[in-house]
Amino acid sequence: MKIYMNGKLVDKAKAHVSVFDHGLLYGDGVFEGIRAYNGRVFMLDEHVDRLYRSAQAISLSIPMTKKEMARAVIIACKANKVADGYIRLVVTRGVGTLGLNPYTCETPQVIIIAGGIQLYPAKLYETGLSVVTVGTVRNPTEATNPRIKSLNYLNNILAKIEAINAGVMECVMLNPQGYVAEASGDNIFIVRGDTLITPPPWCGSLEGITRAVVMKLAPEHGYKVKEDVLARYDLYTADEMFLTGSAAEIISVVNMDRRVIGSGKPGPVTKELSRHFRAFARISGTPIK
Ligand code: PXG
Repeated sequence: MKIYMNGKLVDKAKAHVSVFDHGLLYGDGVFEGIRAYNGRVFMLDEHVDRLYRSAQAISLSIPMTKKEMARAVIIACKANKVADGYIRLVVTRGVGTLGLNPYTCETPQVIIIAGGIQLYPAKLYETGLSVVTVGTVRNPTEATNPRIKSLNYLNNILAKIEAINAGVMECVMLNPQGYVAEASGDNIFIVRGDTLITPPPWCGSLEGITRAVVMKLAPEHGYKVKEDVLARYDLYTADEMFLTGSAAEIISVVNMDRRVIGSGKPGPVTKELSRHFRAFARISGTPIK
């Protein structure tokens, strides 16, 4: 396996970062998780745009253009013969002193890992997922805004620990006002009649790229889409509920806080949208060749 590091392809065994990198010392950096389907990188420009927005928000200047970054992703995929897989794009603050000050850091490290992905078991897409609400509140937007996809994922990891300790694989995180924010690594949608509803990013979520694709595809197939503030009440009483993310794609939620959601099985709207999503993902990305 070859890792792209700062313009070079290096062997996996030699792909190292310094113990003085602020990405390690403070979680100071940004990242993206991108999928490749059928020899194409899915939503590449959208992921690169979001990476640069995250970097801008933390005052990190990435030492290459967006175009060069997109090309580097393709180079990393080619070098590893990735056709269907997962790409982790990481930009760390770089090597600095042992103080917080990011301006002591020399050069951001640009790392691209193109490889395989750990997916949810296929069976879960047929049976649906169970989730619980966790006590770990999503970071307030005035603190570390969840729209920044930063290397500091402890808020999400604390939530994930609670979910796993409760015997489920994902969770619902609320914002400090008690409204639905997102899952630990996915966005949340509900279906009510012919309408999809998802919380606006200001409620405390990442602007998910899978979420954006669902919001684009749904109206093309006769569904209405709106962003609205959601309480747990809305999830408990939804016809259907599903999560979206680059790793999960679209996955049905059939049980939340030990209450059955909808019919208790993946619903027709979720299933239909999953089909459209998979068809779109196969044909729409940036070709790797
Ligand atoms: N919220 C959070 C907090 C995320 O980390 C999403 C929503 C969904 O965004 P996208 O753009 O992917 O639709 C994410 C993304 C993994 C993994 O390995 C997690 C994500 C993406 C890729 C892989 O768990 N989360």
